[in-house]
Amino acid sequence: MKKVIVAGATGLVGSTIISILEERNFPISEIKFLASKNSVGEKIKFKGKEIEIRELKASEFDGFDLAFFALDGSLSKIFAEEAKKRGVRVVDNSSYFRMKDGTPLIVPEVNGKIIKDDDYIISNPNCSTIQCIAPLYQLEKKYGLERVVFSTYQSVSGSGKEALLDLENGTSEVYPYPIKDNILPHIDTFLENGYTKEEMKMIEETRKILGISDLKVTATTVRVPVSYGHCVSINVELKKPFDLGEVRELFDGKLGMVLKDSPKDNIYPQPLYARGRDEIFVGRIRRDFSRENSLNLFVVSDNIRKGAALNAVQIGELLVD
Ligand code: 11C
Repeated sequence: MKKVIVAGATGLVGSTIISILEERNFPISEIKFLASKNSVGEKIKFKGKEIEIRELKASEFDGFDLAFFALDGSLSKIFAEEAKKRGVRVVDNSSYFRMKDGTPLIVPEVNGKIIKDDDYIISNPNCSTIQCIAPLYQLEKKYGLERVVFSTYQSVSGSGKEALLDLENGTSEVYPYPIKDNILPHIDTFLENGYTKEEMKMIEETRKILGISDLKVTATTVRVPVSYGHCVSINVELKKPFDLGEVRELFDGKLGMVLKDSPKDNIYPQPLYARGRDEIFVGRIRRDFSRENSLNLFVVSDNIRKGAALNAVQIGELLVD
């Protein structure tokens, strides 16, 4: 049994971590919820008990074993180190530590085994990256990956609660333009190289998790007017010839994936049906006739669950084991 903290307990990811800890009966002897001053005193229900939110402060980590962080990177940077000093292992959802040497970046089904006993800060990857890793890992093992092209269709919940209001009301508080009835080829800030940070996260995190530092990979990340569920169209060039039936088998029921791929019956992955689900839905699997050894697939998952909270709790389960 572990003494567990959820820091950033009131946001979309933090509150989903709490409900998943409860759903999966995570072995908890004591739980504490931390947030900013504004939320102090509010209560969150956990296993039938009302628990008061406390202010995020270093001393709150004393005597605890494990903390799930759903915080801004700037806060993660400070408080993950404070937690570590106090012997608390942190599963961090921010991008702050992800690309640092020595910080494991984990999708449990794929590289959970690399976590060492003395790793105190473990990073949870970006949501749009997480859902692509299982299918790519299966393809890499069997055929080798030559090149990957990501094109995303990302829901507004990826930007938090306020963005859901922008979608509902047609306002533009979070984004530079309305997202209602619109599409923005812009997620996170633009960098000198013309890519957005989100695009570079997909590129760099994919290489790190798969352990292929020179993988050829590019990305275009796009915000769409959908509340929950990220979609990614992945074009993959493999090192060897493949058989489509074999590829389907690599995905079907493996590593948290579910095949939704029967176009003649209009069966394909969709965000509406991925919402609230734990699985990664894979479909539209077809040969790319324009290039040798290449294929296309469409991957959908709930960005708040497998893309964030569920993956974090699954990492926590590895730490308990
Ligand atoms: C989005 N992927 O959909 C982003 C949110 O690095 O964890 C998650 C950002 C991150 O807007």
